[in-house]
Amino acid sequence: MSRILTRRRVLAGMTAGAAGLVSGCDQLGESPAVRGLLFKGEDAQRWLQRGLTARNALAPEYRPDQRSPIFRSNGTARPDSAAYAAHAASNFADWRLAVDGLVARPLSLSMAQIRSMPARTQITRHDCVEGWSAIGKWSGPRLSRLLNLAGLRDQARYIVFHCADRLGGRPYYESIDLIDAFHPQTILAWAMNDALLPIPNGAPLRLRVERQLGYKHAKYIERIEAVASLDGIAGGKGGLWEDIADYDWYAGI
Ligand SMILES: Nc1nc2c(c(=O)[nH]1)N[C@H]1C(S)=C(S)[C@@H](COP(=O)(O)O)O[C@H]1N2
Ligand SMILES: [Mo]
Repeated sequence: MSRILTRRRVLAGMTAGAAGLVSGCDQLGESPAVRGLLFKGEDAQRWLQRGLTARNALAPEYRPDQRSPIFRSNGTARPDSAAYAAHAASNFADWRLAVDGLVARPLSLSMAQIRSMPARTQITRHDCVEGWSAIGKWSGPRLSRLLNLAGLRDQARYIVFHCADRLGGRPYYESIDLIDAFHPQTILAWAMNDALLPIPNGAPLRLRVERQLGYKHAKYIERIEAVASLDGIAGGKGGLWEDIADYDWYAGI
């Protein structure tokens, strides 16, 4: 790469990354020429733009024939409560998704309402920290659609997902910031591989947040809460694994 880098060329590199052609950003960032260019004080704005563009890049999407024959379940495979058993027995006809916290219009949505919303479908690769990956096809409304329906208040900074299952007696929960919440591939999936989402994979509703590792993809979601800070929630680190096992809150891939 030439040592003279214009803003246009840096941006072009980022577009290549966004298209999924290797991580162009990281490679650019490692080049000494780019480091010099990006980390000089007077280039703060360019540095910021690079960071934001990287966060907004799309995760690679795959062809139908690249799907994994089996998409295994991990963590909870079926929430262990009488309430969940009753919901499963009625095919989640009475399941409600609450959207509340720092919103102008709290929502309580049925699965029928959620399934009738415009959906995004994407075939993506799930990466678990425990060392396995699988490619699956997911469909559901973008999280941004629900957040816009509810109307986030100005103070909202994080979106928290409260789940129906417990691990070691503690409710599973996760959280993401607004960049990931409004990312185009962040969806609430109610379908997997062209069928209703199976119970082992999070029925009736799970998060897909494709730029992050598997544990961020909350399953069995019953409540979405907009908050200004993660401090007051459970152990305060933004997720069950973050609280109990020191997993990173931001698990970008
Ligand atoms: N509610 C809930 N969500 C969860 C988990 C869980 O145990 N409970 N496990 C997480 C982990 S570690 C992974 S890898 C994925 C697994 O998704 P899968 O069961 O569809 O493979 O869900 C994540 N979301
Ligand atoms: Mo995982």
